[in-house]
Amino acid sequence: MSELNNIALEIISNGKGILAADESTGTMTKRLEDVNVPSTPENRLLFRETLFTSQGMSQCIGGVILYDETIKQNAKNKKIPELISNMNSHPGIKVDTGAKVLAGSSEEKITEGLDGLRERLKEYYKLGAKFTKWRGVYSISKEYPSKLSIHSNAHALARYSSLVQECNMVPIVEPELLMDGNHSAKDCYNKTSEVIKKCFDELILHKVDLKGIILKPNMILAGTKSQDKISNEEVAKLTLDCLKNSVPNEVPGIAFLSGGQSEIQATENLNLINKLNKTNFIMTYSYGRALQQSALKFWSKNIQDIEGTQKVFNHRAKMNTLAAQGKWSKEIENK
Ligand code: 5MM
Repeated sequence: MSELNNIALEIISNGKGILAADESTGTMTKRLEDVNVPSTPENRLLFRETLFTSQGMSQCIGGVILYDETIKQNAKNKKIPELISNMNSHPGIKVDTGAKVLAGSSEEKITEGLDGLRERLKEYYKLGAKFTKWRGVYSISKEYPSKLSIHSNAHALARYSSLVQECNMVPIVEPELLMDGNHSAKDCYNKTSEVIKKCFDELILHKVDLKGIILKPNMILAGTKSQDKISNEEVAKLTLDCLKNSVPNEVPGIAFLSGGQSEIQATENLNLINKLNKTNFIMTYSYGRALQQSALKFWSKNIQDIEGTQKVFNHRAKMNTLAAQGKWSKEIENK
């Protein structure tokens, strides 16, 4: 088994999932200001450190995606990557530099960060990173995502993945089709299939070892403004069908993003996906908001209450780890 395949499996096996704590300073500032906490480097670290040293972390989280600021910080006299490794988890790093306006398509985005990437990757590897993340963002409408956006983001994701594997780390490939809009679930299914297939065409062209990646896609959902209301079972069935038909068999696993679903919705949908999963892919979570929301709200009321905050986070992590094994239920959630 290749080293990269091994790392990928360690991150996502046995119900373990990924904590996406890679909010850029701008996004983290928004999250903190929403709960009336000043966004200082110390506060950003304190909240994150509280999660990283929790029981939920060592029992449920196989990997943490960090942001550049955090991977270089220290806590409890340790470098953050060392602290994460000591908690039985793998440190990872977001390496894209954000989605910018795509020239030639004024409303769509292209993710940047390829210039100088090889050198940055070497630095992150030395800091202890075992895996990385790059997110392509696509909106859905009648004309979007355009061929241009599908092609250019797939190309960037493949160049990124190939460089990451060259530097001995596992690339998380994240093509996110946004929930915003009035599109139906069927539209989301069709566009997600097209985007994912194109990503794999490019990954193969760039000679990426598919056994050494993790795919981080959206679930198949109707847009937030759509009249098309579908059941959770339907979400799970469409998501599984879409991935079965667009992801090559070599890929070891799929770790979903939550994309703005509520915490419970994201857990419930993941649970149903695993109950119905007949593929060989591991299906787990790589959640940001859906793992952190309640913990952040609790913490904001008393940022010194580490134990209380960890209790809230532990519960969410445990519920998602049960869902990643198809063992979650409403009764267990509310116990
Ligand atoms: C944690 O948020 C990440 C994005 O941060 P920036 O927008 O500041 O770069 C994001 O990529 C995240 O990893 C995924 O979208 C999953 O997060 P959600 O909240 O959708 O589960």
